[in-house]
Amino acid sequence: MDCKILGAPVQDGAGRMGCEMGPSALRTAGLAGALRELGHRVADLGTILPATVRPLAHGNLALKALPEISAWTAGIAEAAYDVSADAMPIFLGGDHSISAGTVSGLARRAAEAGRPLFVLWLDAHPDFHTLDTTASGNLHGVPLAYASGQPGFGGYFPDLPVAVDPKRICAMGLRSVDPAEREALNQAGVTVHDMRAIDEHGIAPLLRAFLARVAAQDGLLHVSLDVDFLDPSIAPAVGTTVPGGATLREAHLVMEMLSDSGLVSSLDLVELNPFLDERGRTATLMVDLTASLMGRRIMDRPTLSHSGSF
Ligand code: 6HN
Ligand code: MN
Ligand code: MN
Ligand code: MN
Repeated sequence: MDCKILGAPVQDGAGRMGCEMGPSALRTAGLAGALRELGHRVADLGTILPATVRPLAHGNLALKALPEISAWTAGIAEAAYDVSADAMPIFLGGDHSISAGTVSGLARRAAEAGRPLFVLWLDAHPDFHTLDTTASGNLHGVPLAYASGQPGFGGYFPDLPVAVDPKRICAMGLRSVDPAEREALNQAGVTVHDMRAIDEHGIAPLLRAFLARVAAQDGLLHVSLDVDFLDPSIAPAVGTTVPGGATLREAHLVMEMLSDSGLVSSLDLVELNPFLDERGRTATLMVDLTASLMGRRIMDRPTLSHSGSF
């Protein structure tokens, strides 16, 4: 694969500082080298720049850093559109507000290519607030709503050239959903596999069903991995820890199945706050998960399918 790494050192969308250091920590943890070891060509394109910041006033007085995040979204969307023409982009956040830009830029690219874009959102949270419903005002809580064309962003965030169809979004690992988000997710028809569903069914059959849909429609697949998808006991370096997250093996299994599918066309690694890390362990885990997604295997073969004999 041709991989292109882009840093998006955004922290204004989160409630606390530190995500600005995320791209540096992921680079320091050896992301490019791990991918090269797997045989991929890797180019690190450096750091995305925001568009010019312009003043914006909104009736929701809780909103924080709206002009800044709007400018970042424009810059990141343009970069995502450009880079996805001929490579697999890996976007290094930065808080999750960067995905307003990555997903909208990738949706524009997919539409031009005549392919449906699917999104796998791995997160404790759905990030499905609009500018009107967010109570915290932290704009890392809105990117999926924006990119899927939910109302109220017009005139504040960049005009959306192409929205992702909410019915092509699968959110996995959720365990902290605000009431307005729950309502909007149901209305929009987003597929939600919350932690309870994962506990009850196991993560593999849920993911397998989604991947089958992507494959059947010859879709492109964007994966957005929020550090807080993972249980805080294995991934402490995030400002929004929620207990009861994915285990180490559940997370690797997701990545290994994604790798076997051959469907993933782009990736976000977001919400890493190195200021909260313990000797780089969370950054290292994010790199190891990316390696699993990009082909690292325990043995030199894919796992037998469930219908095969053991
Ligand atoms: N993230 N729903 C909460 C809020 O403040 O709107 C949490 C958002 C978390 C954002 O996980 O990227
Ligand atoms: Mn351009
Ligand atoms: Mn998130
Ligand atoms: Mn989250």
